[in-house]
Amino acid sequence: MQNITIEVANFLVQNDNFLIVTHERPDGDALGSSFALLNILKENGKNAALLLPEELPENYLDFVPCDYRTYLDQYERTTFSWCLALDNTDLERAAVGMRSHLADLKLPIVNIDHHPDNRCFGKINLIIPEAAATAEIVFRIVREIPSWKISPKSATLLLLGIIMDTGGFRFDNTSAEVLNIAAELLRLKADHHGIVRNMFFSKHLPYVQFEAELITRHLKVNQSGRFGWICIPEALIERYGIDMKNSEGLIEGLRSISGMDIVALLQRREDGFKISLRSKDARYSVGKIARQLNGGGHELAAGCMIKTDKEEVAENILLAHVERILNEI
Ligand SMILES: [Mn+2]
Repeated sequence: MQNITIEVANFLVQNDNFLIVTHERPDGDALGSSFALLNILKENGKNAALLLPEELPENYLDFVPCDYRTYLDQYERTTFSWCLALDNTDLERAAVGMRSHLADLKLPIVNIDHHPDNRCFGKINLIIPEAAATAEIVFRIVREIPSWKISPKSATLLLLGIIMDTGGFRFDNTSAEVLNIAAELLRLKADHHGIVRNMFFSKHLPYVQFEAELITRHLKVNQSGRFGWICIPEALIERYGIDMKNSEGLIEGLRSISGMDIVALLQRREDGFKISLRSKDARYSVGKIARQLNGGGHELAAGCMIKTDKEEVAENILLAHVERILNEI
């Protein structure tokens, strides 16, 4: 694995004109690792650009250079020689700007990710499942290039990815290695305080009221309290004026409830229900449930789609899978 990291480091030194992409509904690690790599490449003399699937969630605006596009057409395609895909499990989840597909780029792909179920769709694949975050892998690559600098801004973006994917160092992917890297990023002047303030201490009151109402009125419980889920009503989203792209971490409120081994959020989409899943115990793998339902992710944090327009049908399918996992041992 180490050798591929060095190979990718050499590759970045020897090549140029990179287009960075990540997954749909980008989270803290997707954004942190993508903007960090964009910044690092530019600050070390490379030509690079970032294509995002959508506008940024609000609490990220303080951190990221608003230097990105959401439409492929906004870039001159011929200026790019390589696509760097970050934190992205498969070609289908890659969100290459609105209205575009990764295959449309017709560029060779360097696939850099930490999801264990990564489909290795790149010409070069650097997949490190032990890494807590893709931001950690980006750091591991760049530290192999002694002449490259990591500015405080880039260090902040890398730390942002690591903090968000480890849940502030609470999740079981918090390794000695990632703590060492976080310490290294602080030495490089990463703005830890700014990250914590913006990511954890900045919820608007209507959002907190929305969360409270969800838990009070819409939480459903099964399996003697071991499985809890919420199907988020559209009307509630509208009433509180919530932009769901600002709702990262919503599910953590459920996971924090004592005795709940598996929790889920269901949200209606055009073609079915989007399911987010969390477990707090490695014995109950929500990654396994997600994969059985054609989704994916990590063992304790995963997601999938259930294609039906009936809430009850989606709930029953999910419940059957959860029941099996909870009673397997
Ligand atoms: Mn990640």
